Amino acid sequence: MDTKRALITGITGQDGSYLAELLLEQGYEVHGIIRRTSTFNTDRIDHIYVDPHNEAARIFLHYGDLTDGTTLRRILEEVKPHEVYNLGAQSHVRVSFDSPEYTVDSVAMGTLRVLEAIRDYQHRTGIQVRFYQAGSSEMFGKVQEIPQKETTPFYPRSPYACAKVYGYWQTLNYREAYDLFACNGILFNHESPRRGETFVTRKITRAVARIVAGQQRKLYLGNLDAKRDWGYAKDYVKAMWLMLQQDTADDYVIATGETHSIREFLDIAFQHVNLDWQDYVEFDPRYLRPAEVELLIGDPAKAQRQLHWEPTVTFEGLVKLMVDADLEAVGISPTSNGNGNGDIATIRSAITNAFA
Ligand code: NDP
Ligand code: GDR
Repeated sequence: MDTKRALITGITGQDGSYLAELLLEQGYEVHGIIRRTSTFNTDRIDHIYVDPHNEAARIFLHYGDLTDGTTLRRILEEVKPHEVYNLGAQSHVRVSFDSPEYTVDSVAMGTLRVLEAIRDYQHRTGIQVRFYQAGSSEMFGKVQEIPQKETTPFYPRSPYACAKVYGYWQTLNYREAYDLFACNGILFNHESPRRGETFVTRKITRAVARIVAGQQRKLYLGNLDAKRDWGYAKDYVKAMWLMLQQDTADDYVIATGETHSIREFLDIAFQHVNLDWQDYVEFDPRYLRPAEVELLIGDPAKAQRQLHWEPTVTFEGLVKLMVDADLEAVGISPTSNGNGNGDIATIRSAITNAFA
């Protein structure tokens, strides 16, 4: 059989980079869509990139944008993918209140543009293309049911979430109307050392490391009471792939089944370096949202049953691995005293020196 080809929108993002790694490991030829930027933004995939002049290259990048349907069609025709993963998005909920039109264009219309390109390609060539849509727990928004599962009604609370709900229904619609193998993943928050620096988890773990290194004195945050079901991104991209390997297309909640507040995240992150977050965290109303999603907790039973998918990293393990990675990034060995708590004496003296 032909080498399997996958096309990923959003390959430069957190999930795109982990998914590209997974697909390369599985023997796929991987194609990704990147946006032209004045400085390179391919940091997360540089370690797997191989110059296309090299005969061994199995990863290829194409310039395009989810707001540009013509280019999406051209790339699809050129790549002839067996699987398309639509991960590209203006994915920051707070920013979606500032830039609602652009968010909806990239998230909602972007999904429609990809679906339309696939529909025409499949119709013309008779070749089946499997499609994954990056749906989000944000679609559940205001609490209707606990825990949230595939049948829980949506109640989106941001332009981003409204756009994701549109993408969800179009994906389901294309499955029913055009017999497309199209799946919605309804993924709850998932994090990693590659998480964007303005999402709350990475903002915290990066701040912990910078405080320890004497590079930052305070951490400004918004609502500390919100609760999220946080998992590890590497586990979650595996679920995306599994969905497209099933006999029939379906929609799945991917979550850990546990929820924790921002305060609990702060507790573990700061305790990991023997500090008290209350000494460093300040409130800044600019990080509040006009409408907040207070509580998310997912029920992954269907994915466990049908995909045999399980999360492998605990909440505490996730926080610690993110702090450790950020400590390493500022040149501090996280395990230098052998108990995973860092060399506390070094940390303390670094902070004292920095703020003396
Ligand atoms: P990131 O924000 O890390 O990555 C987003 C990706 O989309 C980047 O590659 C970005 O490119 C690209 N992108 C942004 N705008 C456009 C556009 N107009 N055209 C083409 N590409 C664009 O997100 P994650 O990796 O965390 O998330 C992946 C997907 O999953 C997103 O759709 C997100 O909404 C969704 N999701 C994420 C969850 C999470 O907890 N991480 C949970 C549920 C859903 P560039 O690098 O150039 O900015
Ligand atoms: P979220 O993630 O909105 O859940 O969307 P984010 O980390 O931005 O916020 C989580 C919660 O933390 C609160 N919060 C802050 N958030 C940020 N970013 N910055 C702060 O300073 C801060 N202080 C408190 C927020 O109010 C919120 O309650 C993520 C994205 O990846 C989406 O793309 C994805 O769909 C969902 O997860 C599931």
